[in-house]
Amino acid sequence: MLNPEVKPGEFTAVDRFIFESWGYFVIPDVLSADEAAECYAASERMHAQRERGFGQLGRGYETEPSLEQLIDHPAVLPKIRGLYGDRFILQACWTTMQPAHGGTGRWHQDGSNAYDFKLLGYPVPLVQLRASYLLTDQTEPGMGNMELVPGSHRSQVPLPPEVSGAGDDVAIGHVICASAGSVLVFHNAVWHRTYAHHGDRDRYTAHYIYSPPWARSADRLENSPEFLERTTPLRRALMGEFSRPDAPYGANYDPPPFAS
Ligand SMILES: O=C(O)CCC(=O)C(=O)O
Repeated sequence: MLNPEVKPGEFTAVDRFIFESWGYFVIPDVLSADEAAECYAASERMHAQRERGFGQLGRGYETEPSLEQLIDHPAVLPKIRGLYGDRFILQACWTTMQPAHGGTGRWHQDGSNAYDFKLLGYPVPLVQLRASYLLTDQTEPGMGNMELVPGSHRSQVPLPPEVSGAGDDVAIGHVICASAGSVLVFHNAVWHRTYAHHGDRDRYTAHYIYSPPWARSADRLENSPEFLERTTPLRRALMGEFSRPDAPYGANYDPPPFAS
């Protein structure tokens, strides 16, 4: 299978072409094996608080420094800026656990059941740009990979319910194969699902979701004052804590203090 791999850092014209064509790309080996292992251990600590099973927990960055560092990772942030410009927020961060020997997940597009992104127009606009850090080896299918349908963010018709409802395979499903520490960046409207996991070890993936500045946060009702106090000015701004001289979100609020 073709692999939409791009280099870390600078967002290039080819990166944009790949993203516009397929709706996603993969940045290989963003984290070292040790860094991925640290984030895995952090995810395990978080999920130890709940009953074991497939599930997503938010706000890991507040308590786990290894997860906080990924908010503005230099290999990934330029891609987010390239696609959005300078004014956006971290709408949510979900750390997702798929238990060992977990089955495939449900086919879906990301968005909101309360107000479906499809109601905003066609093609469905980019409202949630997701950077998914793979914290386990997923170099072969059947390792809890993500599966995406390339180009489906532009499809005028949904994946037929007889396929999505039954959890069937689709001939153009692309199972992403990449090593631990690689990052998948994708558009909310791409049809996707969690692929089967035949391994003996629980799988964790950390998803960072970036949105336009007027979107409401999804993993929190409000930011933790302690976290805001100790984090960096850039991360504070990405959490949506910036001053708004123009309350209706004109373009004249200061962008986050990016390094360059
Ligand atoms: O971590 C995963 O397996 C993917 C979860 C997913 O598809 C989602 O959160 O939209």
